[in-house]
Amino acid sequence: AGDVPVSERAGGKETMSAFCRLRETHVVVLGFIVLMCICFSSIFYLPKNEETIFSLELHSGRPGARHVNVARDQKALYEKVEKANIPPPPIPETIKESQFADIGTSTPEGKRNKIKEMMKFAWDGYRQYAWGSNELKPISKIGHSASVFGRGDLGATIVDALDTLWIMGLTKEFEEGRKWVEMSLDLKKNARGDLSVFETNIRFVGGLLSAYALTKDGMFLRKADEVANLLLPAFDTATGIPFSLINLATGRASNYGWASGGCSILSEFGSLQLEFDYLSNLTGNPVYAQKIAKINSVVSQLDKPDGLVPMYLNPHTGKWGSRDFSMGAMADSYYEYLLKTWLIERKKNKNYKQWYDDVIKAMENKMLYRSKRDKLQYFANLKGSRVEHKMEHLACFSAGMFALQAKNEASPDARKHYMTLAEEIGRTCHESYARSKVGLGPEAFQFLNENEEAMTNRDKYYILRPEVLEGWFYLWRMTKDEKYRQWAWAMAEALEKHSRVGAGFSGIRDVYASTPDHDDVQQSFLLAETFKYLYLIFDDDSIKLDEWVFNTEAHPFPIRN
Ligand code: DMJ
Repeated sequence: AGDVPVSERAGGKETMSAFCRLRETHVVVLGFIVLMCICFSSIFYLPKNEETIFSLELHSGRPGARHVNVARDQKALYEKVEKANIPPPPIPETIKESQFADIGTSTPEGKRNKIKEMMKFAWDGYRQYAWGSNELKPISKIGHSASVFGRGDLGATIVDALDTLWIMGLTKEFEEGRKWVEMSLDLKKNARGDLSVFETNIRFVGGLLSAYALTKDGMFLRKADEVANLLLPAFDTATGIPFSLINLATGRASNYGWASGGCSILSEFGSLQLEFDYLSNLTGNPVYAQKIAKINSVVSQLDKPDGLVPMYLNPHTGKWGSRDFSMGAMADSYYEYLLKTWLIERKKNKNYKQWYDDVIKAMENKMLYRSKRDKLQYFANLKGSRVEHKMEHLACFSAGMFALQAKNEASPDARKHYMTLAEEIGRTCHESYARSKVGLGPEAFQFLNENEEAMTNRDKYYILRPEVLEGWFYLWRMTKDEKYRQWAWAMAEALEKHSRVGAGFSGIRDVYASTPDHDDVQQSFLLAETFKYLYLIFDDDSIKLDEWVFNTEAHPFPIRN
């Protein structure tokens, strides 16, 4: 057959297929015309109902058109859901907290927002499960009260948290707290059993005065005056040195039996003057300042063994109890208040600075040590002539105190000396955090030859205390050395990872254990102090240290003119 074209090989079939192709084309064209006619005529036949109008609006570009359409869709959706009785899906956590969650934590602003979120979480848990109680048990989700508040529900967390909420701009939460204080804070009516005079002063009087100072809301001042007034019977002793405990219902005051045979305690009767002087100043009622003047006149006339001030004083005889000395528990804020009273009165009362200088110099001579292994400086405790080589978490506040002192010293030598001491103590306290498993430091750590950590079970505890962080906060503000912010942020992360449980934050029984054993207590000072210092270390513009002085519960009072 050779090479024949395909078309010739098809023969008569070709004519037939050309005819079919022509028919197909006609059918397609005809179909298209019919379709066009239907579309065109539909304009005249479809009803001009709501649907058409919405649709026209949506494409017309008129403002609000899309809005209307979305609203209609939602309404229809809700109706469908209602009819089908489908429960709405839970709102995811991230959406509820979206005001904080959308900012990363790489900037100081982001870090502040994260800390604000932590504060809000602690507050929300307390509000939901323990409102009006003193504190929260975040795991059991019930109220809790430390013995220092007696047995009554006094809302300690609310009063302690107020100024932190205000500083962080958590206004809704602040208003909730304010309202509770106005309507329900009534210690005369609600207190039961013995209250600590010191704790009631630093947390309640201090918290209310600070809320007043920040907001100028007279209700807070009235309440502070009311609470302080209830404490006055504790000062009715032969010497004017107040008792530790008071029963507000009966006015009966007493001391702890374990305190060197019923003595008053230095950190307690020595940490009232910031609040009491400020109250007299604001109310014009001299009675509070008079109580402080009496304490000062007694203590200043007493002999100081080696220049040191013992932690126990008998309020009846005016004599020292056992010769125990410390930078930590039962003494700490006595030193702090000498320095801060000098500062809050614009350095006018030189006595306070003199008393402060005398005792600090004596402590540097007798109680300041350097560890053998890592050359860490620390303040040991003295029990009579016995040296106890351990530094308490509480004593770490002194890093901040020395930094504040350094900034306010006139002589360059003193400035340098105390800033170096502040940095050394800040570093020692940081080591106690860095060496733990959870990144939070123990109650106390010992320095015994090669051993540099907490030894006893009691010392391995971390109860959400602020003192180490407080030191870094002052050091950051004075030096602007980034490491202090880094240490503070590591602490925030550790709190988030190991202490955040259930409805709040909990203390940890052993900071060296890999799995934290929680004590189920959210201390009120977490909200008053720890979160406040964490927030403020990332906010240099709030609460400037040449305008404000913090009381020992981190409640700021203005420096007076
Ligand atoms: C706070 O109540 C105060 O800081 C007080 O001066 C010491 N203890 C707690 C926090 O640790």
